[in-house]
Amino acid sequence: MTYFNIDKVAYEGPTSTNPLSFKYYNPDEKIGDKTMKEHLRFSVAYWHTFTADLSDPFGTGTAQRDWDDLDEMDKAKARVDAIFEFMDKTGIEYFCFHDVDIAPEGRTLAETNANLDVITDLIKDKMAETGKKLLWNTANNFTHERFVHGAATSSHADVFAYAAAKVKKSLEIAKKLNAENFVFWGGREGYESLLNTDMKLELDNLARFFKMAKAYADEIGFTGQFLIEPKPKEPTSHQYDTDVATAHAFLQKYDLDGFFKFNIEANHATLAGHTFQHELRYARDNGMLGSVDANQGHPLLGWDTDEFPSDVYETTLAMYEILKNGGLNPGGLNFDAKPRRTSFTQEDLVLTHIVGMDAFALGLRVAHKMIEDCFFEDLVDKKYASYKEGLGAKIVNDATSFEELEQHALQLGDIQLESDHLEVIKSRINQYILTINNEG
Ligand code: XUL
Ligand code: CO
Repeated sequence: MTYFNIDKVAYEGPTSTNPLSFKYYNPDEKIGDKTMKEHLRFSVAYWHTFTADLSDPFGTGTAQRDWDDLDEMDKAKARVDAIFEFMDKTGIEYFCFHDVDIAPEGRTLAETNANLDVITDLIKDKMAETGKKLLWNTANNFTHERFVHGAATSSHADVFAYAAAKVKKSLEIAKKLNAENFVFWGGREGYESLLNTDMKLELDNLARFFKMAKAYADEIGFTGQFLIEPKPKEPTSHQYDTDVATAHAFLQKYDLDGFFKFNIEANHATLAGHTFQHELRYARDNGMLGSVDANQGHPLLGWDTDEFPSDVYETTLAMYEILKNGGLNPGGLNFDAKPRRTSFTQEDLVLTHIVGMDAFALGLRVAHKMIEDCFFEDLVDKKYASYKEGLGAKIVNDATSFEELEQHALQLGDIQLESDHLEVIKSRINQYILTINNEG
């Protein structure tokens, strides 16, 4: 059975108007010392692309999928075939999933685990056949009603245990399928109201949960990178992993920062009131940038719309941070993104991924050129030049004191400051974006 009645998507270059071709993503072309494929490490998200029906809080699903009418287990099997065909045709090398995306939940945990065993056997065979790889998997500890008060931060110890059992199974799957990372998104790890919440106990328990997860990973020999995916709100009004800085402080407090990095999602950054670049930069500066959930929010909607990334300005600045990070490996760019509810055909799954891949490929081309030209580096060097010598150098070398600084300040006349010319910087970025293909 064929699910996507198309040829493999080919690179046709920036003048092509064929929606089923790449305009900027040329997988084997070298950008600097790596191919585009090696830089970008694209991944398809099982939940949006193969499980979701495109429903929203006000309307039912609109997605038209070949597997819609099958019973649950056959549906799960069809999706395995479909995702591997999809990866073959789009040239995407990686995929990601939650436990509940790949196999139906049974009436008991044991039944759920048995379903997972059947489907992960199929996935393992397909991986061996095709060479496709698992970027990360995770446990969905937020959808089922048992997680209404949280999972690792639930007010009920039985729920804590159930969540632990699901992560345990998911770590075993990660090991079985050689996942390169393992993600924790705290979907219900937060609160609706502090009025009846023991925040300290919940956070202590969350740390205990992570420590036990790490201990179990070590016990079974799973060596993939652990990642936390911050998000400030939605579904709860306050989520504990609000943003990178907050989650980093949590990890440091509980001595967990040595074995975690961050999976940064663009739309979560904007929900937190940050730019995507801010979150990437904060993580990079702290040696914590692990992986990316590539999407974008809608500027007029205040929720997690998970749109496919198309904004080249954003992808350029993101790729700048990623290149300066030395890449994301073993992380990647996972399309945690879904077609709009109005883009409901199966072909839209391919079309939307092409859009996202091209947006990041173009961002990579521009960011690489800017780094070659030391564009941002020169701006920043010039702006902070006063810390390179004299008293400034003493400040950054921790070699001065308030007494000496006061002496210096007392002798100062008018301080000469320089304009940032920020608008000119933005105009230069436009030039980079608009001329990149002329420059090759
Ligand atoms: C939710 C979200 C999740 C995580 C994995 O906003 O981003 O899909 O990526 O649980
Ligand atoms: Co995500």
